[in-house]
Amino acid sequence: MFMNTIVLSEGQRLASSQLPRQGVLPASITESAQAIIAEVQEREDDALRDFCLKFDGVVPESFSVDSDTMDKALECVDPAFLDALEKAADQIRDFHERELAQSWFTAREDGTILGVKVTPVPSAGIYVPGGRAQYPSTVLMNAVPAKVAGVKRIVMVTPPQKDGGISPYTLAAAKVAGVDEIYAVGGAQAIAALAYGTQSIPRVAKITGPGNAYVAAAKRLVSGDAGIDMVAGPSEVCVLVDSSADATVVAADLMAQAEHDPLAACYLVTCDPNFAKKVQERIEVLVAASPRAAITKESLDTQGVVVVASDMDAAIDAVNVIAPEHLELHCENAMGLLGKIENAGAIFVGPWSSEPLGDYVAGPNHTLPTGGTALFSNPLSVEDFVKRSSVVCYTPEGLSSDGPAAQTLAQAEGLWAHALSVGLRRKLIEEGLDGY
Ligand code: HSO
Ligand code: ZN
Repeated sequence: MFMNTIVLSEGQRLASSQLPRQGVLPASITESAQAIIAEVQEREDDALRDFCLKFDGVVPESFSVDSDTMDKALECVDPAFLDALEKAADQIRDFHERELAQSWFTAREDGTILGVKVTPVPSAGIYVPGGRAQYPSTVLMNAVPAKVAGVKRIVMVTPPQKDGGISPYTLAAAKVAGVDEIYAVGGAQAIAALAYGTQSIPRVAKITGPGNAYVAAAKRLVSGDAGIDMVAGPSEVCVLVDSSADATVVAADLMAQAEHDPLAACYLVTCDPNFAKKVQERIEVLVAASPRAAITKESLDTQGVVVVASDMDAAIDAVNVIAPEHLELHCENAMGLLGKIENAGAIFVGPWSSEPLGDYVAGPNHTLPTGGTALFSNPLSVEDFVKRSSVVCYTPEGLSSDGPAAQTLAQAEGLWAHALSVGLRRKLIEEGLDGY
């Protein structure tokens, strides 16, 4: 068992095509998701009940979870869990409050005012997976930024468990994060309900949160009718090491990602092939104690990659080609390398910055670009839950000064009424009728 090795000779660059990236969604999944969405649009709650029975083996008495059930969840979870949740929520809130963009306005000398008005989306729907991935931390990472943005209505959907209910851990996280409505429905059908509404689930403006391939396909399909965040793939970590790195710590960090999912991807980038061997030995020892050994091994076997580079610059170039969701820098003067890192969803600097601290409590969002999309996209943030409107307020002086250029451009584009709209106002001003 171990990761595949790619040795780069001097001057050779890593090619993205050498990596076992998870490709686009299979067409059959998109087709099934499309059929589910169409059914929910047509038969609303009746379709939801049918899909719940088919996929979850249970139909909840009511999709909506009442506030009593939410309050009871707080009583039945371990107080230490609740304390941890509250600490995490406080730190996530603190971090995200710094992201909140303010409306701004600027006045020109002629009195014209230009600016941007920032407004929260009216409602947000958060998808929380069930099954293998039951993460109360994901509830916080989606709901807290929405709350900070000022979203008035925050809705959570999650598949019902065997008894038709929802895990008290998930419910407790929803309560701590300030979720307003909860519905026990999952899968592509839940995304359809959020995007188009049903008798019991009013539609939302924006949908965020991770899910399986059907959920991802459904998010893509409804996008445009509702806003979506990103379509997240399996989790990834890339660990860049130099001779200062500790092989046991690196082994644990790779396993922390591999245990998420057999498709999770772990990359180790080093200039020393012997270090990779040491890490492998440590993993073999550690994995024997892991209750998630099977998933961990399958992930490392099928998706794990060791890149052996000829020098540190080539190693950093390989990291930028991988463009990982999470990057750990186990290097001397790790902070000094930051300027050279161009593509990574989150960067964990130095030996103490364990990636799981970022998953739970550090404060930054753990919803990050995967599959190489860190080349062009961002962590989930407060920005995802607001819209910006440009604001333009001309004075007669401003119109007199900008009008001729606008008219010239309108004429060049052959847009007669555009020129008229500006020209009429200029005439009014010239005739001294500027009060209107
Ligand atoms: N590493 C995952 C997030 C997570 N880990 C949740 C534990 N719980 C994706 O960033
Ligand atoms: Zn994690």
